[in-house]
Amino acid sequence: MNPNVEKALNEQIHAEFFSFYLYLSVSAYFKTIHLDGFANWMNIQAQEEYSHAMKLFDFLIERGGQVELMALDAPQRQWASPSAAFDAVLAHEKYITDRINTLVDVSTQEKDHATTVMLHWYVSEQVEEVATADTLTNQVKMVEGSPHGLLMLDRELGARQMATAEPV
Ligand code: OFO
Repeated sequence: MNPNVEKALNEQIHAEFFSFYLYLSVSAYFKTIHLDGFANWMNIQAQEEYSHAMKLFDFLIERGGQVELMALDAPQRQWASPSAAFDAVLAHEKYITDRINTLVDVSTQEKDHATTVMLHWYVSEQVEEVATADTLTNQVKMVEGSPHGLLMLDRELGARQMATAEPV
C-alpha cells in the first residue's frame, strides 16, 4: 500500500478514536449534571465514532496495510455549561471534516482510487455530523436559561438509539 496513504489512514484512525474518547467524556460530564438524555446521546455518538475508527482499521488491513495504533490524549472533562460542551463537539466535528478533506487530497494525489472511493462515505458522514452538532448546539443555547426547555430536550436526546447497521 502507498506509504503516504497508509500513514494518513493511521492518523485518521487515531483521530476517530480520539472522537470516541471525547464523546465518552462529554457523556460522563452530562451524567454528572443529571442530564441523562444528553449523556445517552453522547454515549451513542461515542459508539459511532468507534465504528468510524474500525471501518478504517478494517480497510487498512484489507488493503495489505499495517495498522499502527497511537496513544490517545486525555480529553477535556469539564465544561462551563451544556452549550459549552456542545460548542466543543461542534468545533471538533469541523476539525474532523478538515482532516477528512485533507485525507481525500492525499489519496487523490497518490492515485489511490480505492481509498478515495471509501473516503466518500466519510465526506458525506461529516456533512451530517456537523449539521447535527450545529442544530443541537443552537437548540441548547435557545433553552439554556430554562430548566423546563432543557429537560424537554433531555427527554428527546434520551430517545436516541444505536443504529442497527451502518451503511458503507
Ligand atoms: Fe467520526 O465523525 Fe464525528 O468525529
